[in-house]
Amino acid sequence: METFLKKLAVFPVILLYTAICLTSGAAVLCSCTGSNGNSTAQTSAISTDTIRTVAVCADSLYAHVEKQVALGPRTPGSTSHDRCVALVAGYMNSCGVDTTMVQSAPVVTFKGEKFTANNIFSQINPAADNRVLLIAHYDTRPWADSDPDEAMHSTPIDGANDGASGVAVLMEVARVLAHELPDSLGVDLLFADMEDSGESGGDDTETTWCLGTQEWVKQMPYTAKNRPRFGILLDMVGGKDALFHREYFSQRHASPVVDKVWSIARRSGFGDRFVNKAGGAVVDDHLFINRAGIPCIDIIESINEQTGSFNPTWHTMSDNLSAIDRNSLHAAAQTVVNTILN
Ligand code: 1BN
Ligand code: ZN
Repeated sequence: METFLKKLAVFPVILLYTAICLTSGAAVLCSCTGSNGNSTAQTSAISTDTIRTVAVCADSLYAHVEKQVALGPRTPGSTSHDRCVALVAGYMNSCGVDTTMVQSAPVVTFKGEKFTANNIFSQINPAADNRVLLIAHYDTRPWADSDPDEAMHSTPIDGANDGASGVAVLMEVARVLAHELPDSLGVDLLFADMEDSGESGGDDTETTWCLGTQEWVKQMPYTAKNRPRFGILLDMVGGKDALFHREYFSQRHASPVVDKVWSIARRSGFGDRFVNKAGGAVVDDHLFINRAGIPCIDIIESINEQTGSFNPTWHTMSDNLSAIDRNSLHAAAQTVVNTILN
C-alpha cells in the first residue's frame, strides 16, 4: 500500500509500526521500521514536505543477503553461482515482476579463463516508455586478494557486502514495486554477472571488470523511445554504518540523477547516510551503462572512515554475514523506492 511520508515541521509525532513481509512467495512475519530505520515522523502542524513511499522491510533485505551467502561464494563457473541464478530468477518469478530472462554471452577474464556470463534481467511494466534501470552484480570475487593474510589471497570471498547487498536491495525493491507502479512507469532490474573478476591495480585494467554488463549493453533491449531515463547501481550498500558519498563517475556522467537521489534520501530521513560530498572514483557497472547512453549512478560506500576508501572488509575474508548492517540496506533500498515513486 502506497503511503505518504510527511517530514517534521513542529511537534513531532513518532509512529512505530510493524508489517507483514512477503519473501519468496511465503508470508514471513517481520518487524519492519519506518523510513529512517527507527520511526516514521509526521507533523501535527505545518507540513514542509510530502513524498510518496512504500515501505521496504529491513528483515527481508537481510534475509536476501543471508540466503545468497548460504550458497557459498558465487564465483564464475561454480555450482553456487548457478544456484544463485536459480535463487534470484526464481524469486523474480514469484514476487510479481512481469518478465525475467537470462542473457548469456561468452567472456574471457584477464587471466585468460573462459566463462559464460549470465545476466538476469527482469521488467515491471515492460510496455511503458518511461523507465528506470536498477543494477547490482551477483557474482563474487574469486580471490580475497586484499586480505591482510596473504595466505588467503587465492581463496574466494563470501561477498555478503560486495555482491549480495546490492542484489538484496533489487529483490526487495522488486517485491514492493511489482504491484504498486502506475502502468505508465516501468522498472528494469539487471542482476549483472562477472563484475568482480577484474585485475586489481596496474594500468589499463578498466575493461577487465564488469564483464557481464559490458556484454549486456551490446544487446540491451531498448529503442530511443523506451530507453531508461536513468539507472541506479547498488554495490556494497550493506556495510556497518555505511555512508554513501557522491561517487566520481556518477557525478561526471549523471549529476542531475545524483542530485535527485541525494535529495530524496534527505527528504526520506537518510540525510546522515547520503552525504552530500564528493566520493571516490569507482570503475563499476555504471561506467559501462553510462557509456552506452543511459545516465547511471553508483550508490556505493566509497569513503569509509577507517580506510578513507572502501569498507575494510573489501576483497577480504571478512566480507561475510557478520559485517552486514540491516540499517544500511534499509537506507539504500528505501531511497531507491522513494526515488522511483517521486
Ligand atoms: C567494486 C566492488 N569493484 C569491485 N568490487 C570495482 C572496482 C574495480 C573497485 C577496480 C576498485 C578497483
Ligand atoms: Zn569487489
